[in-house]
Amino acid sequence: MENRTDTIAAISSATGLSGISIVRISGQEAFVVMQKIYRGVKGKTFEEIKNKQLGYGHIVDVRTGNIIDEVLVSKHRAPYSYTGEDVAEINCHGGQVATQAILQSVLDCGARLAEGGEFTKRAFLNGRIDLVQAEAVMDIIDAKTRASLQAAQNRLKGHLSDELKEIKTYLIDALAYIGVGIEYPEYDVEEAQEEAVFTLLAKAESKLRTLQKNAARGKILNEGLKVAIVGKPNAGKSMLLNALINRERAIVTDIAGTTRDTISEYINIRQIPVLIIDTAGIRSTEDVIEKIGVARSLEAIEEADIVLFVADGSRAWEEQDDEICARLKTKRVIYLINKSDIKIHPSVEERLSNKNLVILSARTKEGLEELEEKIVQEAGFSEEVLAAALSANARQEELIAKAAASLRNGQENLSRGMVVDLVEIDIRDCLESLYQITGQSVGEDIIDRIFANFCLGK
Ligand SMILES: Nc1nc2c(ncn2[C@@H]2O[C@H](COP(=O)(O)OP(=O)(O)OP(=O)(O)O)[C@@H](O)[C@H]2O)c(=O)[nH]1
Ligand SMILES: [Mg+2]
Repeated sequence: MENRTDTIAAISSATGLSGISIVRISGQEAFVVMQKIYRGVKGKTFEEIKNKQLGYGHIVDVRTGNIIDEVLVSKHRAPYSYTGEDVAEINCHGGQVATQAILQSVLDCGARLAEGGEFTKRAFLNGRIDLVQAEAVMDIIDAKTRASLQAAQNRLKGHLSDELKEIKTYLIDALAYIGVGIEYPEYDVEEAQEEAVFTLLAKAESKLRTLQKNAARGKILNEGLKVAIVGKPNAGKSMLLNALINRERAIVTDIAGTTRDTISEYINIRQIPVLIIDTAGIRSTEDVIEKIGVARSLEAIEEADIVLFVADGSRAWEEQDDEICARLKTKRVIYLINKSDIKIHPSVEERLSNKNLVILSARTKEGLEELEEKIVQEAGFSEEVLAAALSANARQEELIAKAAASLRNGQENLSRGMVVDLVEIDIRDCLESLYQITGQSVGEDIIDRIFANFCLGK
């Protein structure tokens, strides 16, 4: 791990021209650096600025003594700062030259250039926030819709961490009961003890189950709902993609086999980020490129949360359609009959009438709103669900599922009349997964991987 006592600095604002840029410094020497490069108006030094207050003045180049820019600086004394260390921020004009020159002057005074996410990593390592909250910071920056933002804010406020804490308390209490039995076997506590453990595990399980449901939805808010458009060639898949994203993104022609590769675009449907994936029409083919395209379509089906099966309403139902439908057995599917602006072939309607069906026209956009509504419904989102979504990322969701599996094991072992102290192993496994979520027990490699995804200056 890098030396945590050194002083780090970075440009925290985006690159490019802007009204204002921010250079952030954190660490033991942050104020010493500022003392060297800041010249307040009326001769005020950085030392004289009070905690949590702003100073107005200039930053100078330490090597030449020349003024670089007119600035506002702020001072946040440890431990009540973002990182938990002494933090100073310099607001300068937003040109890249001035900002870079200020950063250089800071580095010349002994600060080190921060790695991506290092400020937030320090906040975590200094115990200001847990890992769930640190990841929420990144999700706020990455939020794709207002609902994603709200869910990430909930996590930053600690809602998910609080829920996890409650579950951990039940588990630790259960371990305590088990401990009594092991340490004092001469007392006849077994029955009451078993019952207490049973009740506590049931409480933890119920909470964890709710969390698991929320986490799945939350992951969608973070990463987007994956919706794959599939069907035989010429059904109008690409035209449907274009209609949904409101842009001529994919090539549309009347030549079967136009789309060769998968094409994906994010759209916002009722505040849910949806990744729409157009795929190559599925058919058996000898064309080398098309073959690869079809293989990718099949992969897209595997990965999709929801599949839109597009039937060509202008033509009779074919064996090909049956073959594609057979591949969708395990998936959540919305069936579409496209080209409703022209006469729909009765065989198609007959084949799909008992399905979860939307009849639409990608050309005129008739039926598109109904489709959007259906996608939101299929994903399990309602206004209430959106408001409550605690959200979780893939890492957290995986650990929640792992914790739930260990807990179910424990419950099963207990109800099978297993020796109660064997259940202890399952409870400890469950706790371990929960500790990994919040970062109480997590390897350095995982921490490094998480923060490596952060942007510079955060
Ligand atoms: N009338 C009508 N024609 C449509 C509609 N949607 C698509 N088409 C036509 O159907 C043909 C095929 O459309 P595409 O969107 O390229 O079909 P695709 O499913 O992407 O085909 P591949 O990429 O070959 O798999 C084009 O000539 C479109 O103009 C529709 O809603 N109504
Ligand atoms: Mg296409």
